[in-house]
Order: sequence, then structure tokens, then C-alpha cells
Amino acid sequence: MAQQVLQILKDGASAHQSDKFRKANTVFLPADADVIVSGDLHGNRRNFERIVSLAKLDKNPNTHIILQELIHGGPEDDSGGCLSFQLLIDAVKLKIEYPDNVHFLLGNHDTAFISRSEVMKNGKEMNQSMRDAMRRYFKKESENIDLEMARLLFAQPLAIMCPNRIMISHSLPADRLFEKFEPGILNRHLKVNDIVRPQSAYLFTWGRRQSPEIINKLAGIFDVDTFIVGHQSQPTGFDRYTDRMLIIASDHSHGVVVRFNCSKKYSIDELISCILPLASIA
Ligand SMILES: [Mn+2]
Repeated sequence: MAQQVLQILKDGASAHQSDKFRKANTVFLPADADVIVSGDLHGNRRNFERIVSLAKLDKNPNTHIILQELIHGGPEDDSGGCLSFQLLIDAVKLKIEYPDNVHFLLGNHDTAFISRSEVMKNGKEMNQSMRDAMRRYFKKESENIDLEMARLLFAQPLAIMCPNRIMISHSLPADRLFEKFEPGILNRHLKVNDIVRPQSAYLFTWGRRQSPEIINKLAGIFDVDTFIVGHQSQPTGFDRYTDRMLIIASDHSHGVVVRFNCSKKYSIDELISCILPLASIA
């Protein structure tokens, strides 16, 4: 079993790197893409299954699923350890099956796992919790699996660019330390140091509560109109911030996805009308 998981993680990392729409740290979706964007999943298997059933990738070659923040949350083992690595492995299997239609985004929980730094969720240090569960589950193979999992997470792109000027990422740099952010990180390969505070991939995945001025500035820098992000918790499923930013969450019973087509332009209100509550999907 552990050997199979190791192979899945290796194949998944290769699939991230060889995604045919990817250039350096960015995935550029094609003009006719039907895009389903998920917010943070944090171990929510039911919502992951709903996204898969909505997409019907076996019948829809133009449909693309964007997934982010799969780990840290959801079911626990008997000792209270976080079992979300199981959802990550299943999502990686989907990436391997549909390598050019499933795209992951690097999130801050991923960077924390890779750099072995602390990340709290509901008062619990999630890396410790998940690593303890992985040790109990994979036993002597857990160290190897840990290493391959970190490689897989590191292989994820940072952003998805759509031809209709929508950019999708886990988060965006915040006002604080903004001057340290190097936008060129999207156009080059990631280095291990990039994910450490206050380097650019760290700022890009951890930023919160950006000012409207910074959002406007980023829209100019990346030459886009609208951002769709996760990362900031949304009890009702989503929030609109200025005319440029839609924040979505997919990790609870009010979770949502956004589904839009790259061939059409959307105002923020039109994009909001493309929101689908996950609870409405069988
Ligand atoms: Mn996050």
C-alpha cells in the first residue's frame, strides 16, 4: 500500500510539472475552457466528490477543475491525528487520470508542510497532527512518503491565468511586505527559499486583508481584471471584495465553487451569479 502511495505521489509531481498548459509557475487555460474553481477543501471529501461529479471529466474534455488547500482538516484517526493526506492522495489520482484538466494551486498549508513550519487551525498545529497520523498509518514508510508528499506539493503551480482576464490563486500578497514581492516569480521556476517568509511564494500564498489599492496595483501588474482566491475563511461560502476580487471556500456545508467559461468576459456580479453551492450537487 505504501509503495503504491509513493508511486502516486511521484507520478503526481510529474503530472504537475508536465501539465501541457503550464509555463513555469503559471497555468494558462485555453480560450474554450469551462472552469470549475474550488476554494480551500481542507480534507472535505464530500465536497471533493461533489466537484468531481459536477465536472464529469470523462465526458467533458474542455472542463478544468482548480483545486487548492486539500490538506489540514476533516476526518481524524483514533488518536486525533489529521487524515487529510488521504484526500490529497485521491485528488492526485484524479490529476494523474486527467493531467491537463485538473490543476492544483500552491497554498500556505502546503508551504508550511514543505518547510516544516507551524500552521494553526482551530487551535491545533496541523503539520504535527497530520505527520503523527501519517506515521501511524504508513509506519516505517512514513518518512519516505513525507518526503515525496513535500515534493509533490512543491511541484504545484502558483496561479492560473484565464484568457478572459481572470486570475486564480490561493491568495495574493498583502500590503505588509508588499515591496518585497517579486511578481516575476510566476514566470520562473520555484526555489525552496521562495516559500520561506518573507520571500515571494510565501507572500503570495499567506497574504490576507489586502487593501483595495494593493488589489488594483496587482491587477495592473498581472494585467488581469478579476481575482478568484481561497485562503480567507468564508462562513457563507463566498465574499466579494471590491470590483476585483471573489473569495470562495469549499470546506464546509455552505461551501461553493465558481463555474465560468473562458470564452466570455464577466463582471464581478456576473461571476457571482456563476457560484454554485456544493450542497446543491448530488
Ligand atoms: Mn490558506
